[in-house]
Amino acid sequence: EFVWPDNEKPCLVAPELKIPPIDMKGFLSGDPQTVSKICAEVSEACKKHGFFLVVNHGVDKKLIDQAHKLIDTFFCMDLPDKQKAQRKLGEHCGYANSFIGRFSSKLPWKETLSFHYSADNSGKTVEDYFVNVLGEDFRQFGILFQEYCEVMSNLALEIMELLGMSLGVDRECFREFFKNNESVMRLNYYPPCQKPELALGTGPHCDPTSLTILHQDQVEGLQVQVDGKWYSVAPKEDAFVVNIGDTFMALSNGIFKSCLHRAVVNNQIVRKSLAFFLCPNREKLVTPPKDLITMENPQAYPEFTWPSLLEFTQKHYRSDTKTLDAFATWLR
Ligand code: AKG
Repeated sequence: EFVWPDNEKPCLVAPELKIPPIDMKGFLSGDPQTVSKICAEVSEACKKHGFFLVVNHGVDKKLIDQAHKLIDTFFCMDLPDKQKAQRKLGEHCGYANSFIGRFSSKLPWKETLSFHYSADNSGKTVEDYFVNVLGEDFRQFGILFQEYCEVMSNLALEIMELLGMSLGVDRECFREFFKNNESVMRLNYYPPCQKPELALGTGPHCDPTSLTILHQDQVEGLQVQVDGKWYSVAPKEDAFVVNIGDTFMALSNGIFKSCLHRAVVNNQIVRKSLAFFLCPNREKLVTPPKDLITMENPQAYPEFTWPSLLEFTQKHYRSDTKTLDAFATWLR
């Protein structure tokens, strides 16, 4: 019988994590006082746990609502229809479910559909993916999620300007780095679970990617571990939850943190979330801007490419915050 380690036991009720709501419109207004206040808030949150909210982000509510509706439509289909998109062994994209498939984390209770997005349209579009894998009837799904990913990629580039300024480096530096990003979109669907105290929707993990922009529906479930304790991130319809991933932690020379998080389930109601994972173009070398490397803070991680970190993470899943350190040791 599987026994949960004490620090991983699902706890359905957790104190709320106070994270700053960052006003993107205020940041983009360029008003020096507003910008400097926002950058100070982002810097404080990212040095501690790497989580903040973005509000006034300019993303059309209709687009978000439609995306949530399509999640329902897809996951309510019969299993054999969903399995047309079944994730193949060793691949990152496709349909997966914890009831008959395999996830790397412990006792997960969820279904997911993941697909690639490429900002410079060098690979297949999201529309191509849906039509090729699920058929012509899914073209509208593809068109909608292509638009959703484009909007997320643009928002991520704005957030990169914000992170650059919050770290005190050139505003354009990270935007430029990610402009031809090759990212991943994941639709998460957590059915009600009869014994939620024995399962987790998503097991504890740090995102190996660079930046995650998450929209959760109105059902609580996302939790973040700070100083060894789990806190919940309350859903807010008009906000995206943003968090730093391992790759950005390396790009910031360890100054901004990638933090352990998970999703708990409940026995009443379906929970859904839309996660956009910003990833560098596979050719880019992940290395911090020179200004962040100093005598007091020498380069924390050897340079690497995103595919090599992804491969390492998949071979060495860890339910703690040490994957990046282990990867750095392996590289050296
Ligand atoms: C993931 O998909 O990696 C997550 O962490 C999902 C979190 C959530 O559903 O709130």
